[in-house]
Parts: sequence; structure tokens; C-alpha cells
Amino acid sequence: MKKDKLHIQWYPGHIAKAERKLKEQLSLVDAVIEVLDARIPLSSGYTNISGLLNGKPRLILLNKADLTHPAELKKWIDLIKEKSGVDVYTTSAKDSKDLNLIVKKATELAEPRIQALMSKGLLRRPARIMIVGMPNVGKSSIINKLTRSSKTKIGAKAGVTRQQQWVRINPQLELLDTPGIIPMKQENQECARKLAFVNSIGENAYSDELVANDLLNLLESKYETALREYYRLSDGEISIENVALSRNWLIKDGKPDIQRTSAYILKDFREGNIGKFILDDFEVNNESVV
Ligand SMILES: Nc1nc2c(ncn2[C@@H]2O[C@H](COP(=O)(O)OP(=O)(O)OP(=O)(O)O)[C@@H](O)[C@H]2O)c(=O)[nH]1
Ligand SMILES: [Mg+2]
Repeated sequence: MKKDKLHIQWYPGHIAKAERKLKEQLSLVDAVIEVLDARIPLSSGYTNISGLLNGKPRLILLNKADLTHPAELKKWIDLIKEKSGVDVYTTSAKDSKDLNLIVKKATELAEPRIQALMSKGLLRRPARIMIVGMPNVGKSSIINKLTRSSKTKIGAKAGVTRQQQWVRINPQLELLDTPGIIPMKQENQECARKLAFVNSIGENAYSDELVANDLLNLLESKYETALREYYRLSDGEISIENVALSRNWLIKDGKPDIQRTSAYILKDFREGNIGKFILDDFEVNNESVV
């Protein structure tokens, strides 16, 4: 398998602006909902999130839970709850589960600040909560689900939401949708690669071939059986070339079509076709969850 070095760095202009805006709005909101991608519960989080949020009350949603196994995810929920000390819920665009509990919990998070404002003589106002998270984790989709509408724009790539947008959920709750923000420096390349796998990093920051190659390596180490079954690779090396040959994705002279196969591998993974996976390592990483 190819061993070319994959290095990911991505920080387009709109993110710098989004980050500034987020900091500006932080003082105006009562609490924050942090959305993580359930397939990478650790790598889709921010280091030092409590510091970044200036101590604002927070709850965590592990979204895209439909792309993971519930039993595996349960271990992560318990771990994150324990380490962060905040409420953690799972969500999924595919699941029509009632989101009333999340609305209720979010509204409750804001209550102490609203009470404090009222004690200063101000009138009661709706809870104001900001939704934050890496690009493409499903922030806008969650808002649309809560409002049973298409008030916010969504899309299967990083950087769909470009501006903050307030959305009224009910008379007691307003949510602020924000553009996904990725840290300026991708010091942890393992996290960066996983963010690329789930399409949280702009596609022009990397070559599909290098990322697909890396993804195959990781899936082989954690979920080899599912990977071999899906691509009908009963034995032999797991590689982009062999996937191409197995699928008959060829260019002229019967050579494997590496470009097309790489794009398909990423698509198959992102859509959950290969299987339901969690790519972070529970045993190795459980010290670093904050
Ligand atoms: N399978 C699955 N797909 C989801 C889920 N939630 C969102 N998606 C898909 O993920 C993609 C990204 O969703 P968005 O809601 O646009 O993500 P976002 O976090 O707002 O992204 P930015 O605005 O770019 O920061 C879309 O294609 C959604 O249809 C989910 O729970 N499960
Ligand atoms: Mg969005």
C-alpha cells in the first residue's frame, strides 16, 4: 500500500470570520450546544472547549448516531459524560425520535442566566442558545429537525453554513446556527485525517487518494471483516488498486481507476455503506476527552 505522507491544513477565510463572530455572540447567549460526529467522538471535539466557551453551560449531542453501533456508542456516551460533567445525548437525522427532551434540557440550561437577568429587573425572554461544532457534523440538520422545516441550509460537504442565523424553536427557545469551525492549526494530524474521512475538512485540502488510502488502513486495523466483505476482498492486500479491480473500476488497458475508486471509497464510508464504525480509539484516547 502507498505510504505517501498525508498532511492536512485547511483554514479558509470564512472560518476566521466565523470564529470572530462566534466569540462576539458568546456573551449574548445563555448556553451552548456542542455537536460532535458520533463516528469520531473525540476527534470532532475542540481541545479546551470549556476555556473556549468561557464557562458557558453546555450540552453535547453526538450526531450521526445512525452511522455507528449503539453498543459501541454507549461506551463513548458514558465516557464523555464522566469526563466533561455535562449531559450527552445522541441524535440522528435518520431517527424520528422525539427531540422534546433536548429542547427541554437546552431550555433548562439557560434558566439560571435568565433568572439572573430577571433579578436585575429585566423581563423574561426566550432562552438563547448557540450551536457549535466542526463543519459538516449536522448542526443545521438538527435545527431543521427541531423546527420540522428547512429554515437552515444543509449539505454533504464542509462549510455549507456561511453566516450565523437565529431560528426560533418555540416561544421559550431560540437557537443560533453557526458555521462549522475547524481549529486554525491541525497539530494533531491523526484528528485531521479523521475529520477528512467524515468530510469535515474542505475537499480541496487533500487528495482523495491519500485520504482513501489512510481510511483503508484504519478500517483494516479496526473493522477488517466488514471492509473485506463490502469490497469482496476475500484475501490479499487491502488497497485502492485491489478495490478497483474487485469493483471493475478500470481505465484503459484494464488498469485500476485510482481516482474514481478513491472517491467511491470515501463516499461509501461517509454514507455508511461499508458498515457502522467509530474511528476513535476508546482505550488509547480516553484520557484526553475533556
Ligand atoms: N447519516 C446522517 N447524515 C446526517 C445526519 N445529520 C446530518 N447529516 C448529513 O450531514 C451533512 C451535513 O449536514 P449539515 O446540517 O449541513 O452540517 P453542518 O454541521 O451544519 O455543516 P456546516 O454548516 O458546514 O458547518 C448533510 O448531508 C446532512 O444530510 C445524521 O444524523 N445522520
Ligand atoms: Mg450548517
